[in-house]
Parts: sequence; structure tokens; C-alpha cells
Amino acid sequence: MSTVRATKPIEGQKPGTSGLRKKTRVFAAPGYLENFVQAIFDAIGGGEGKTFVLGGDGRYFSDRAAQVILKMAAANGAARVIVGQNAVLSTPAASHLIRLNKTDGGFIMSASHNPGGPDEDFGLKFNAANGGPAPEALTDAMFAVTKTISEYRIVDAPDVDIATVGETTLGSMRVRVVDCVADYAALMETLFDFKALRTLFAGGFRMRMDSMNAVTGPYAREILENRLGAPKGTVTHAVPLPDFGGMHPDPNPVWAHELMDEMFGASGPDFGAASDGDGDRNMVVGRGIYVSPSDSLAVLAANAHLAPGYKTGLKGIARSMPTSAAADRVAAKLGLASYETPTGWKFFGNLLDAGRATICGEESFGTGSDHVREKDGLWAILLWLNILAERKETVEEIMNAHWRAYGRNYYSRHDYDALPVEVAERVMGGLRAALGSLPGRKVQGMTVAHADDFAYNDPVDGSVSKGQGLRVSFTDGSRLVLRLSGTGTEGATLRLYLERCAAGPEGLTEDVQAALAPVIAAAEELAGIRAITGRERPDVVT
Ligand code: VG1
Ligand code: CO
Repeated sequence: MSTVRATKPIEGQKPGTSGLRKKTRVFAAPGYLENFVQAIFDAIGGGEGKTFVLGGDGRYFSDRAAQVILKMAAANGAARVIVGQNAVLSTPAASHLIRLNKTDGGFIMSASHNPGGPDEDFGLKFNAANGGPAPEALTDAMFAVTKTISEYRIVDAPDVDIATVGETTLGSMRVRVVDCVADYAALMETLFDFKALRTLFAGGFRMRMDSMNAVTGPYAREILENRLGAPKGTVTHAVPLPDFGGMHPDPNPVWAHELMDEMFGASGPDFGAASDGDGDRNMVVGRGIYVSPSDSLAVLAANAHLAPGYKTGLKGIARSMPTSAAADRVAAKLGLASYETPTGWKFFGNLLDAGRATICGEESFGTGSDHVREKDGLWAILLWLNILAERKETVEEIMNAHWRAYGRNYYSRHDYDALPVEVAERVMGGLRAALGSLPGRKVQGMTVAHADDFAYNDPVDGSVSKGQGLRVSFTDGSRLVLRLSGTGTEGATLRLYLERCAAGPEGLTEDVQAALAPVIAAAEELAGIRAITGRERPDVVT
């Protein structure tokens, strides 16, 4: 019943920062998904006798895609696939299942924070046996196959029942449908002091968790409301919807504005959090205070020892290059190794596998640890809760104490969305050409200390990744970074990352954009974003 179907290469099936993302219509076109899935099987050396995990954020088209992937796994000789019920698994839960069951990898159907629906985005990423996103060598191999592919294999069989937990078969391949939350929740119980957290909620602590109609709803309800006793209704937008109910499941102050309004309102809860489409990102907010992801990483690293899973301390801290240096300050003070990697979680994998880093983070609302090989939204939220329970202070008190002890890195990211690719390239090209002449130059009263196109030398496997973003740092510790997004599906997205340091919490104004004004002006002077794009202001400021 297994058939080989002839096909032709499809252009542009190049996996980006986090898998392949395209408009749903593109993915659903005849042969498109099939070509990419076959390219994955070919790139990993075939599926014969292998086991895989399959799940996703439940977005539109996932149900169809899951059946195609199962039938192609069977035709490629896979022995077994572990599927989240109804093909739902958060990205960190999928990473955990790969590791727990020692599978050969997993397919995650998600375009993360990109909106879902027939006219929005779909995505597919393959995670390797360590549970982490395919490393660059593997995504390069997939891309190479997509350019020469001539056939794919699929079985002709009725759809598999993935709505019922239990074992079934597809030809000679076994399919195990699992509850999507159970194993993940059990892992969280090993890392955090659930008893202390139950006491916290029993004592009247109030929290709002906005799951943004995306995948964390069932996870957050089970963990926060059922296991930790948070009042029913603590989790909002808790039912994952194929189109996320029209929400943009990107947990930042712009898209999670309902949560922000509540946290900054008259009698807001003690703690607020949100997560993204596939559950790997998080935003945390205190009553009346927003915590930037770069600061959150630093606070989590400085306080992780308060949670049982990290009580013996950290091995090292890793952050992506555009993430602020706040985490470096913590590493320096604690005498820990610190690492600076390119954007994208795949670059943390080697450091985590080698035991060089315990906690990692990105400025884009991603934090995680060596418990899985993905960033993990609920993990970060639970670690914050554990720290709040132990320190018995408010988020604001913790942030102020942190800035007093370590200094403060003001930080913001400005995104220019859906630019014509050639316009975005012109901005990048201009700054890139000027890099060599910048050191020593005075810009907006600051002196350039260093300017380069970031290249990463992986200290574990020696691989080199070039062209990872243009960075300009100044002698006073300020910095600007410019790079193009690898996750967009329309035109090019230009990201400008801005950073400025102060010695303590009272160092600069509370208005972050005002505090960053000289760096913003320096970016315009050096890169001419407004002048070249004709855009008056960024589309999204976080
Ligand atoms: C963005 C973020 C990056 C993150 C990636 C995947 O990539 O900047 O930090 O790792 O999304 O996140 P880019 O190339 O658009 O800047 V998610 O939640 O998709 O898995
Ligand atoms: Co995500």
C-alpha cells in the first residue's frame, strides 16, 4: 500500500530561524508539505526503523498535515510515532517527549507566534534526537534535498484516529496517541516546589495567565489551576483555537495588551504572564511593572537556585547575541561561564548537551534550561512563581533589588515588518559596508568601540555561523544591533535592537524609549532606516 509519487523541486523551501514557515495556502498546495517532509526524511538518512514524536500548536491545517506526516513516516519505514492527542503538543512538551522516549526526533507543526488560519501562516520544524531544533548542518541538508527531490513516499490508507489516547497501527508502523499534558506536567513537578506554590496560591496570591487561544491553555489549566490550586479562571483564552480566535499569539506588551491593561489597572493581580502560539515563549509582568525578556533571563539566572531543580547552581548562562548584557552581569558576579550565540534556539543545543550552560534566553521572550532543548514558556513562568514564593517580595521589589545589585540594561527592539526585500537589504548593506570605518568614530556623543557582522564559533563542535547580525557597540556599554528576521512569511522584517546601561535602578528615566534616545538616534545616523524605508516609525516596539 506504500506508493512512490513523482514530484519536482519547489523553490524556497529553506528552513529559517525555526523551521519552514509559509502562508497556509502555500503549505496546503499539492505536494508542498509532502516535498518538505520527504526532504526531512532524506536529510536524516531515511526513516527505516526509527521512532518520532508528532504534535503542534493546533493551528489551522495541522489536522490534515498530521495525517500526511504519519502516512509518510509509515511509507519511509518508521517503526513508531508518538502523537499528542489531536496532534497537539506544545514545542517544549514535544522536546520533552523526544528525550523521554529516546526517539530519533520529532515533527512540530507550528508557525509559533505567527497568526494562524487559512489566510495566515503554517510551519513545520524538525527536532533532532536531543530534543532541540535541527542544527544548521541538518537544515542545510534538508534544503539541499528540496532542490533535487524527484519523488516522495506515502501510504494509501484511511486516516489514523488521533483523537483517542491509545495504541493503533498504520501498516506496520505503531502509532501511540498520548495525553499532551501529563508527561510535561510531571517534569515540571520535578523542577519546582509545587508545595510552596500551592501555599502561595492558598494564601491569596492572584495571577493572570493569558494563553492567547494558543497551545498552553490545557497545560496552564492543568498545572496552575488543577495542581497548584490557583482559582478557576486564572488562565484566560485557555482553549486553543485553529485561528487563535484572531489573536496574534505573540506574548509582548503590544499583542498581549489585555493582560497589560489588567496588570497596570487599579487592582491588578500580583503576577501576570502570557505565552505564544506553540508555548515556547513567555512574557512576565508584575503589578504595574513590565519585565523585559533580557531582564527576566538575568533575574531567573540570579535566582534559579531557589527552585529545587537548580539548587546546586548553574553551569553557565547563554544568551542570543541581540539579547541585552544583563545576563552577562549575573554570570560575571556568580563566576559562571557566559555564552553569546546567534538568534535561534538551535544554537543553545550544543552548550546544553555538553553541560556548559544550564539557563539560556533570547530577547524575543524566550527562556529555557537544560530540562528540554527548546525555550519553554510555562517553565519560565513557574520558575518566576517559585522565586516569588521563596523571596516573598513583589515583582517590582525583585526588579529594583536586581538592578541595585547588578546595574540596569535599558533595552528595546524596533521591528519594521513586511518591507520589500530589496529595501531591507539596502539598509543592511549600507551599515555592513560602513562597519570597518566605525571604531573610534563619535556618534550622538558616544564613541564606537567595536563594529562587526556577528560570526559564531561553536565552542563544542567548532562549526562557524557567519552573517548573524550587524552590531555596533559603544565605549559606554551602549549597543545597537541590526538583523533580518528568519521567521517572517511576507517580505522582509528588519529588527533593530537597542541597549543602554545604567549603574542602578534610578540611573535613567522610567521611559525606556527616552532612555534609549541617543542609541535610537545613532542607529538612524548610521543605518538610515527611516530615510531608506520611508517608514516614519517601527511597526512593533517591544
Ligand atoms: C524570532 C526571534 C528569535 C526566535 C525565533 C523563533 O526569530 O527573534 O529569537 O528564536 O523567532 O521563535 P527572527 O529570525 O524572526 O528574529 V518561536 O517562538 O518561533 O519558536
Ligand atoms: Co514559539
